[in-house]
This record gives sequence, C-alpha cells and structure tokens, in this order.
Amino acid sequence: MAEKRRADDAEPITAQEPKKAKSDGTTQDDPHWATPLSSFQDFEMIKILNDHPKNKSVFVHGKFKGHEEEAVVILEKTPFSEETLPIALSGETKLKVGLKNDIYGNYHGTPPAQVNGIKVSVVYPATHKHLVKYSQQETYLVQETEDDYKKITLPFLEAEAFRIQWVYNILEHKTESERIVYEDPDKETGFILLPDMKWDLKQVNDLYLIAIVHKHGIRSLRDLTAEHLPLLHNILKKGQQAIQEKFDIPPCKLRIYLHYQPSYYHLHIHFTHLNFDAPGSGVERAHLLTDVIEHLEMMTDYYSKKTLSFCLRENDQLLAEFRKAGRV
Ligand code: GTA
Repeated sequence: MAEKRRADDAEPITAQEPKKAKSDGTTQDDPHWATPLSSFQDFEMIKILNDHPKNKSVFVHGKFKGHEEEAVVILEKTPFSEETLPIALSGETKLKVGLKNDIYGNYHGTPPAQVNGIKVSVVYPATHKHLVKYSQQETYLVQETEDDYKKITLPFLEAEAFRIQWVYNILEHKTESERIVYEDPDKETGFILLPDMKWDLKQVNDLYLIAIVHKHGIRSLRDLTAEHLPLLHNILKKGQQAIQEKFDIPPCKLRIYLHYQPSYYHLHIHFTHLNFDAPGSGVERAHLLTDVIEHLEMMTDYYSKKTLSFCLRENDQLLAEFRKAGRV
C-alpha cells in the first residue's frame, strides 16, 4: 500500500515571503493535519485496534469527517498522583453506591475534571505501517544471527523502516525544544534528553524520557562498537544527573535501556522509572545500557556478532522475510 503524505514528511519552508504564523505555530499554507487538535469533534471510529484492560488503554483507528487521512488514537487512563489525591478524595467527588455489605462498600466515583484527565496520543495521518504496529497480533520470538541481520534485517530496514523526521526535528530544535530537559551539543558524544511521547509529565511514577544522540548513522544496538563507549558513558552519566536534578529521581530508581528491534533507527536510549512497567521493557526487547557498555568494553564487535532475540508480530513484514528465509 502506498504511503500517504505524513506529518513527518513535511518539506521545509523555502518561500521568500515569510508565511503568516497562526497562534498554534502553523501557517496558512500548512496542511489541515498540522494544526493541533482541540477536541475529537468530527472523529469517526473505524475499529478498535487493540485494547489493554490491565493498562487501561485502548488503540483506535479512525478518521475525521471530511478528510481522507486515517488516524490512530491512543487513550490511556493516567496513574494517581500525590498532588491530585486530595482533590479526588474530597467532597467534589460524587459517589454512587454499587454495593454496601456490613463494613464493605463499592462505589462509582465521578471526580472533578481536573483530576479526571486521560492521556491521548494521536498519529495523524497514520500510515498502513502504523495501523499494523498498533494492532493486536500474535507474536513470535525470533533469533537473529549475525548473518540473518546482514541478509534479512538490514536490507529490510533500509527499505522499509519508519521515517525519522520527528527525530531530526528534535535534534534541530524545530519541535519540542521547550521540552528539552538536557542537551549536550557535542557532535560525537552529545545528545538531547527530553520527555518521551508516552509520558504526560503529570507524575514521576511513570517517568519516561528518551536520549536521542546527535550523531547520525547509528541505527541500533547492532551498529555499536567500542568506538561509541564515550557516547554511551556520557548519556548514562549526564542523563542520570539531569533526571536527579530536574525530577529528584536517583539513578538506582531508573531503568535505562535500548530497544532491539527499535521502531526508529536513529540511536536513542530509554529512561523509565523503575516502578513503571513501560511497554517494551521486557527481556525480549530491552537491553540495559550498563550491560551494553560492559559488553562493548569486553568485546568491540559484541553486538555485530551476537545472536539477538526479539519478538515479531504476525503482520510484521520482517516476520514474513524471516519466514521466507526459513528462519522462523
Ligand atoms: N518526544 O514525536 C515524538 C516521538 N515519537 C514519534 C516516538 N517517540 C517520541 N517521543 C517524542 N516525540 O518510546 C518515542 C516513543 C518511543 C521512542 C522510540 O520514541 O514513544 P523505539 O524506536 O524503541 O520504538 O522507541 P517503540 O518503543 O517501538 O515505539 P513505541 O511507539 O513506544 O511503540 C512500542 C509499543 O508500545 C507499541 O507497539 C504499543 O503497543 C505501545 N505503545 C505505544 N505508544 C503507547 C502509548 N502512548 N500508550 C501505551 N502504549 C503505547
């Protein structure tokens, strides 16, 4: 399926005349989807792609009336926080009794709007690949050897990987610059640390930041060698320091890791709160940065040689490639 023009395909503005900026930062000539949403008015649900009652989140495929581009919307109930609990546990929360038996009671509570928000993520326009990524599917564990990587994975990701314009926008301070928590601008060892799209910054118990390296061309764990140790040490040390200073979370309460396979092939490191069961933090996907550093200190080509395991989902094109090669 041909990809539709997406938000991260937007061409840089090159016209001589400066375009008139609107209050939301977009200009008259920007496509309609460049404008941030203020509500879900005109949203039409097509299908629930996935539903996680345990995480209290739902992934929905839909469209906006009058527009042909498709959207993926992720709705997630947010954790309670110490600051908002006094409001939730006040007279402002209305209770409707469900069951009262001796000392036991169940109620349906309706807290005031300011403590009743949900986290909303929108991918719009979403491509077919996004719909596949967010759909519920059977998963399969794959063992990728050095040879598999060269013959199957690398050619596939060079042709098919998600675009990373959003990464360049961050590195070039075109978007999210006001959200940067820390930046080391060095071209070789520098990075930008900022809140991940999955974190709404409302409470630190689901803290999630990413460090995106300034250096281009490091696709993933597979590309790392001892040459990158100064970069990795720098991210570990300065990332921990910045999070301690800004959010008062000590290094021993952080899970700092890389994904393999990542979705976006420009090196980035995930920093999550240890108490938070972040999506993708399981053993089949997450590689602790401290372990990565130690492996590279022991053996410079560790990650180009090592067989790496990861899960692929039924509709992943990469799984089809592994099957074609008789590797699954
Ligand atoms: N600040 O524009 C962005 C941005 N984008 C496009 C992605 N990220 C961004 N951060 C900022 N601005 O943690 C973040 C992602 C992710 C990281 C890339 O960059 O949130 P990765 O390359 O290893 O890719 O990391 P990953 O982890 O597969 O991406 P993602 O999107 O997190 O998906 C993993 C799985 O987590 C999904 O398949 C889905 O099951 C689940 N998931 C995704 N988003 C959510 C969500 N909002 N809520 C709950 N679960 C989610």
